[in-house]
Amino acid sequence: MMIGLVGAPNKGKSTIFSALTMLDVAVADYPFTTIKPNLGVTYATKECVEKEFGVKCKPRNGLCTNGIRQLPVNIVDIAGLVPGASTGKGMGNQFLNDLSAADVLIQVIDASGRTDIQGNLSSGSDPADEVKMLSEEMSLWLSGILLRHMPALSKRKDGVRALLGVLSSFNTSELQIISALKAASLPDSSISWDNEGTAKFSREFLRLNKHIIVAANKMDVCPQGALDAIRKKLPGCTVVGCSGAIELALKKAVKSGAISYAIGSGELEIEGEVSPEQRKALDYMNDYMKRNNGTGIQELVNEAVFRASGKIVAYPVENESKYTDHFGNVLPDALLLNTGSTTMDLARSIHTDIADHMLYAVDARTKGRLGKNHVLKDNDVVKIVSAAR
Ligand SMILES: Nc1nc2c(ncn2[C@@H]2O[C@H](COP(=O)(O)OP(=O)(O)O)[C@@H](O)[C@H]2O)c(=O)[nH]1
Ligand SMILES: [Mg+2]
Repeated sequence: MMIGLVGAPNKGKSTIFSALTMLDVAVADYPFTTIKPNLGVTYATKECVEKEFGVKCKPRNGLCTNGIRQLPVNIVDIAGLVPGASTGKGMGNQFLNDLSAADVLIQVIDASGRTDIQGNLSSGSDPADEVKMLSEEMSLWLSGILLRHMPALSKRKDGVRALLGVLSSFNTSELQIISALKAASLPDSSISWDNEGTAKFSREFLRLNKHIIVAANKMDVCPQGALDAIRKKLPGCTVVGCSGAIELALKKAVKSGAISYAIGSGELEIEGEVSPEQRKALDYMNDYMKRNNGTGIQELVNEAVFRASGKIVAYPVENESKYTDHFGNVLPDALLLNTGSTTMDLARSIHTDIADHMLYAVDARTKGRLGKNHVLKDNDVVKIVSAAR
């Protein structure tokens, strides 16, 4: 899955991106790094099942520290959101390409109001306007795509299928398209919409397809009550207060060996030699985290993955009694799957061969047999039995 960091310039996207993708010294054998300048890998965190099973896991990707498992997710820093982006202003096409590749968006806003909607320094700008701007630009962009296809779409009798074709890059489904049509009070047989109908569909479709978590960033320089005020103006939005700057400073301090700071823990411990100035800065950051329950940055990722995208975790194993793979690694993989995924979907995410020759699955908890269409629950530990060699 791909998380997209989006927002107007100077809101803190690149700062958050760096903090989330920085090489963690303890993570040696996984590219916890930037792949392309704006594309990298970060981790969602979740309690591991190792404790319940009374074992110690050995993850192939990421770590499991104090029973908290790290699950790799792709992340892209999407630059170029400005008013008019949908018509190609700013970064134009790159912006739109990155946007369609993202399964879920984290919109970074400047909660302090010290930068305006264009990203220029200002005072007292309303950060809630940035959220409205993004949804407007996205609707305009999608409306533009649909209107260009309208002559062809209006000739088709199978409206939903036709839309599915046009919207293929959105990783959508007939069910989702039908829900959007319903919400926009549009018929699902023939598609022949005017500008208003197209705009309505676009808004409803994006509401279902591109979930947005709002990162109210720069909380470290916000006046009291700023977060509550933003939340009040954005009913129905998930707004997480955060400080990318503090998270990045902490990750750098970890890298230099000055502190230990477990991912998302909200607590740091001074380990190395630090100067009096460094100690002062670290004390400040520690105090900030105590007051705010951490920096909010890990929470953003977890909200995007588990809440907005509704992912569940499944642990495939080869030995359902020891919970190991072929090499004896305990609970080697923890995979993120969509809610409603079946044992067959799990098999497919391991290997197409394994899926093609799948016979059945075994639940490691009950040792009971599961069919190919059995719907998985969160934290299921499953052996896939396949005739594939
Ligand atoms: N005080 C404060 N400044 C921040 C924070 N995050 C980013 N900044 C600053 O905001 C400016 C823009 O940050 P940048 O990450 O380049 O923003 P982008 O244009 O959205 O990618 C830089 O000067 C950052 O140091 C934060 O959490 N708190
Ligand atoms: Mg940037």
